[in-house]
Amino acid sequence: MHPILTSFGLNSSNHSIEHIGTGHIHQTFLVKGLNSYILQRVNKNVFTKPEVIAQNLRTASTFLKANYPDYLFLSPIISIDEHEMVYDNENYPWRLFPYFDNTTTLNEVTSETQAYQAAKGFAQLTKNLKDIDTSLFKPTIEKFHDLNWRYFQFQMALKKASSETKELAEKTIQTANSFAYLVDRYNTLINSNSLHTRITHNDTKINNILFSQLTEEAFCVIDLDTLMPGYFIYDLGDMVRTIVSPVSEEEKDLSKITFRKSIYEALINGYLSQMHDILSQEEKQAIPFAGMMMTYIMALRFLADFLNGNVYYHITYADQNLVRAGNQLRLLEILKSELQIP
Ligand code: GN1
Ligand code: MG
Repeated sequence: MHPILTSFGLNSSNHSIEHIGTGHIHQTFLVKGLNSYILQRVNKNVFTKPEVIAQNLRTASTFLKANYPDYLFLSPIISIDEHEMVYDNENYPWRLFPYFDNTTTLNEVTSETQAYQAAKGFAQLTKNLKDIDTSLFKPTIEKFHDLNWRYFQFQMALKKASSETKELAEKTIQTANSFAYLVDRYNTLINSNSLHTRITHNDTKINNILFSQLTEEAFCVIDLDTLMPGYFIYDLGDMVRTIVSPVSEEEKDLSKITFRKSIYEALINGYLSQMHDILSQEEKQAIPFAGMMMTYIMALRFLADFLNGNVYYHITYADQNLVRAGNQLRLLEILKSELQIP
């Protein structure tokens, strides 16, 4: 790690390095010193074209600086030889971000204020980018939130999995299949062309926003690797998925998963505080579908990864991806009974 710090002009003997974060993809470290930083090793198996991330962020940052100079958009720190990323001996890209004092991330939401502020924060990003030319952005992961594609990948994983693995997951597979009608709903919605292509964050789970500890407001959005063209339901849906329940996707005790109506309403209000005048009438009608769609996609992705032998998400115990899939399907059942989808 030390040569990496040197590439960014930091002296490693003046800093301590500590592994932090709950992300499932990258390795994240806090570099502590007189000034502190966040250092991240990018997962090159997931992001096979890290240069595309850097290019998208440059495009967004240039636009935002010109049009919203006061908006805090988290760009990586440039290395001594003027790159956003520095490659190590094994060809892993590393990048450095500023660390902000008096800010924090949350894994679970405990108040309406937090739900409102988080949704407002994520919505503000899409709002500020509403006039940018979306064709300037490239997907950093193809078909990332395409429910058809994720369902297909789940089917492929089922085909390849051993009967032993499938037996372990039998009930979860059954429940996942019982929600396949959501794929048809998704296709109908997308084919109706009623959703506009916007620049979306695409990873709006609650721990991807920094909160100010002083004001309780959102400070800035983080984890911008999937900033790319998408539909608003992807962002709003992932917020519903990670905010309405008092427990996270890691919770094993499914009885703790509930739908907190006032929290749901606060999050929708927070999102609409920015996007009300931007979303079309037809888009607004898709709001109740957003949470179900994104919860289903994550159930399928976790379950497929379990069936594939846990090759994508970082796990700390053997059936963690199966537990996550079961958790998401329970949430989906609850959302189904709480949200009237058109
Ligand atoms: C991953 O990087 P992280 O942990 O914030 C994943 C998201 C999932 C999320 C589920 C690139 O996000 O799509 O919603 O896990 N990111 C990627 O916790 O696959
Ligand atoms: Mg991420």
